[in-house]
Amino acid sequence: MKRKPVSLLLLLLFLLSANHRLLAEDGYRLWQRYEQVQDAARLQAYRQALNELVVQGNSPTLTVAQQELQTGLSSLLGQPLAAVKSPTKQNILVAGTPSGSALVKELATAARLKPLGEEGYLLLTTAKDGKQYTVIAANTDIGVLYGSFHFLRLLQTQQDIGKLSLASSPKIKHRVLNHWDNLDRTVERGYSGFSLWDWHRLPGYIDQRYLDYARANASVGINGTVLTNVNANALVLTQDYLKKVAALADAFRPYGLKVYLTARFSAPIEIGGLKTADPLDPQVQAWWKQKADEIYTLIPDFGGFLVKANSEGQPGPQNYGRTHADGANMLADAVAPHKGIVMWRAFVYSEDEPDDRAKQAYNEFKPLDGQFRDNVLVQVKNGAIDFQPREPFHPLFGAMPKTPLMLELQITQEYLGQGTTLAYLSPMYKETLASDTYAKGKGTTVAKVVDGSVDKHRLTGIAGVANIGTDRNWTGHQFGQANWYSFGRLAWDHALSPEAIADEWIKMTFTGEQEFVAPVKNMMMNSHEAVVNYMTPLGLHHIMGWSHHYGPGPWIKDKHRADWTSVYYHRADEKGIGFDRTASGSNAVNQYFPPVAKEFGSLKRCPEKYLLWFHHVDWDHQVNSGRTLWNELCYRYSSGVDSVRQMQKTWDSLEGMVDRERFSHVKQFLAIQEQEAAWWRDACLLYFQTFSKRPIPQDLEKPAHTLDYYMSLDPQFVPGI
Ligand code: GCV
Repeated sequence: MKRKPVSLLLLLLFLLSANHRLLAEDGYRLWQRYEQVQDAARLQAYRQALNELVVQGNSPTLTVAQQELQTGLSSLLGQPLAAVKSPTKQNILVAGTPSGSALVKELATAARLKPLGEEGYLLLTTAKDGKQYTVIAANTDIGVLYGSFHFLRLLQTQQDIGKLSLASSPKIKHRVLNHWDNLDRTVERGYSGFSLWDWHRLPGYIDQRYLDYARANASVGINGTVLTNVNANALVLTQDYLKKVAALADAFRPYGLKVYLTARFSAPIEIGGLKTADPLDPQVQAWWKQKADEIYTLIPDFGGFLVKANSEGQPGPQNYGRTHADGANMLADAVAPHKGIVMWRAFVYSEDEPDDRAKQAYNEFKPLDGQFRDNVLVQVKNGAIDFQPREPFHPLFGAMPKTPLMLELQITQEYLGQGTTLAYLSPMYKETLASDTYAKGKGTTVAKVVDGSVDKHRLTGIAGVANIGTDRNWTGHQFGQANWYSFGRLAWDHALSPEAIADEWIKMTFTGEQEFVAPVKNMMMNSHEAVVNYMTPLGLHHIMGWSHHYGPGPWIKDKHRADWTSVYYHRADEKGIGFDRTASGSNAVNQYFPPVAKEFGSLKRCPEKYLLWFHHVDWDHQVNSGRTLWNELCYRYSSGVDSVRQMQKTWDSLEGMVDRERFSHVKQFLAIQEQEAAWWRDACLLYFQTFSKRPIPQDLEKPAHTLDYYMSLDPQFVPGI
């Protein structure tokens, strides 16, 4: 009788370890789950190579690197890994810098390390005095942390670590998240709960989530975070809030994550008691200098400011007849003595009726090339309108050779189905990065402009508007995590392929079993195109609902600004559809370098994915498939819905291969997505049909409701506004 509870306990333990899928998972652990390696041969090889961990030196960053390696590896190997200061065993993992560790100095050649800079690292297998070493070496402690995460990733994805000789360093210097978080904890365009920053409890309370957030960012090499919304609140620059910001900066520092703030241009008036915020006014300049000094006293490694000025109602230098360069330079001078930077956004468009909104940033910023201080980056969205499901690359890339341009991508899915849509965005990011600007001839890709290699800039940057919030799984949709992850991975190395990134994310987040990885990867790789098809195929853009940007609204018109309506962008009429941006229209194509302008400007040569972005096309125009434009539109919309249904089938077929909680989460979200996809298709086709006056092809599913019904839908309290 006495032995019964023990055997029951053993049985339970056995069941749980034999089938870990019985355990619920909520996604909190992201891609850092460190599940025990399943492949027996690999596990044995890992156990053999990694008998103990040697980390010499004890800075806060090395301490977190050691903790991560020790807990991560113990869990991956299914056995404890001891950490010691000098080797006692035969097969040793060593992590450190040559200046902090005599062992690393002996094992890693300086010649290989030096070119890796401040953040790069070396992973190396080597032998010395009869001992086998696996070495994680870097010039700095943060390089060691990045190398440690890379090493853990190798085991998480079950790679061979037997003969390592791998060097890695980031191609872009500032890899920054932009949080559009308000001080009241709402998040503009945020679909995963509220802001992580619990301002009320700061600086006294450091939530464990802050550390886990920093860890996750470090694991993909993200090294900066702008805590506040670009639609800025000056209050964050007051002493009370700066102390809270300093507490966050202290928590993030060991992980190499610098904090930045958005600077409200009118702050000198709002919190400084001045009468003006004119950037050429000496009192205003002195106010910002003093403010910068105050910030750096509290946060010695403060990154700098991100600014949205004279855009969508934000104040800026133009309020005083000054230029964007005048404004940026004033702030740049204030932070320069502290080595801070200014990221000045080029997302601007005039309050007045524009001839084409797509042309405005270029028209305003290109003439300012060469006028910015050395510590200013001009931050440019991937496309010229606003994070549409698909946009051709922004014509500013390549057009301002004397100014470092920072690429701004959106991770949060404002126009991509928001919180309930599975859209893996890596292919979209890559599409922009790989676009050829032809600025200095063939091969001058956006990636090469941004990484500084084209115009020899040392100051380089990339930003991603964060999709992270208080939801237990961080990103609302389980698969939203993949977009955070892939932003970081591409920011570090834009040469990586979206497939490879998806592959590692799936293995770390779910399981390494090929029967799961292959179909899920396929699903992810097709998901962005599916969304483009059922929302804005063939280059359509900006046809979403009013204000909340959720759901279709191609009929939106007659608002106080023409360029906030849908009809302004699709220009559908009885003849055809699309925005003529060629010489016969707004001539926006002319902002591109000639080879690109020729391609985009030619109805024949324009890539079909951008067709209606650049051309007003007749309904009966024959497209590549041989169909008329109208029929093609119908097929594209329908194929988008079909792709979602295919994703549902794929996911259903994988039941049992992941834990129930995440399986069910994704399944339910896919069902919502299917309804949303059909809603987009039906609403858009019925609306455009009022112009085309052509039937929806017989073999396609017919809309479930009338156009009036779709036009009457008015979802309330959509999150993220
Ligand atoms: C933060 C779009 C969004 C706004 C956002 C703006 C920007 O217009 O809808 O919410 O404001 O872009 O990037 O500044």
